[in-house]
Amino acid sequence: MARLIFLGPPGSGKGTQAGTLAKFWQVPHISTGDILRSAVREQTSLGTKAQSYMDRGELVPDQLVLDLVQERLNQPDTDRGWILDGFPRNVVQAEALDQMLSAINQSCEMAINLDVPDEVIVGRMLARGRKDDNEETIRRRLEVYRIETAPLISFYQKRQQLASIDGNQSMEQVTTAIQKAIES
Ligand code: B4P
Repeated sequence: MARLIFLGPPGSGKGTQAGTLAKFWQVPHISTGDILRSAVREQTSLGTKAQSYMDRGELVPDQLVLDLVQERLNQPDTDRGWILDGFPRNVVQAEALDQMLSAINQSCEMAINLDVPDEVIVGRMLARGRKDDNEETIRRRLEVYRIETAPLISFYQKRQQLASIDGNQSMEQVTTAIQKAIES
């Protein structure tokens, strides 16, 4: 059963790999970024609150994200496993995730960290051209990543749950490397 977390800087390919592997294992792909973007598009109350943070490349406040993840993990389709993409993004979210999972008698098996150099990331995201993919916002997202999210690498390493993968290869090569890390 797959219960995985995807870490890694913005644009490292978390969404790409989480989507491919979720299809392969037939488990839900839970992307907090996708859920937030769809809330912004639909102008829900969550979307209205989240939009300005996302446009500036800041993290959306923890409580908003924790509520949406908790609601999603409590749906019945998560019984067979899940892939969390873009969550947790800081230590507060990681500790809250532990509590949510223990309340439903689940645990995370592995955290996958995708390693990609900054300049490759900037090039990928400028090519993608999403609303928050302009150079200034990308630089801010990278800064926020270093301060808030990168500490999760040692958080999961200490628990021996971390696999670091070279994300600067073709999408297929990255998928194969992740599958190998999980099997070993
Ligand atoms: P996310 O939606 O999580 O987006 P991301 O980090 O930019 O992208 P990802 O790593 O998934 O890259 P992708 O596969 O798309 O976050 C957006 C915003 O939402 C955040 O800034 C924040 O404001 C908010 N947010 C989300 N979660 C939050 C949380 N938990 N707490 C607070 N705020 C939160 O790949 C990028 C591009 O590279 C694509 O075009 C792809 O085609 C290409 N690519 C991928 N793999 C490649 C490869 N191997 N080679 C070449 N190109 C590749």
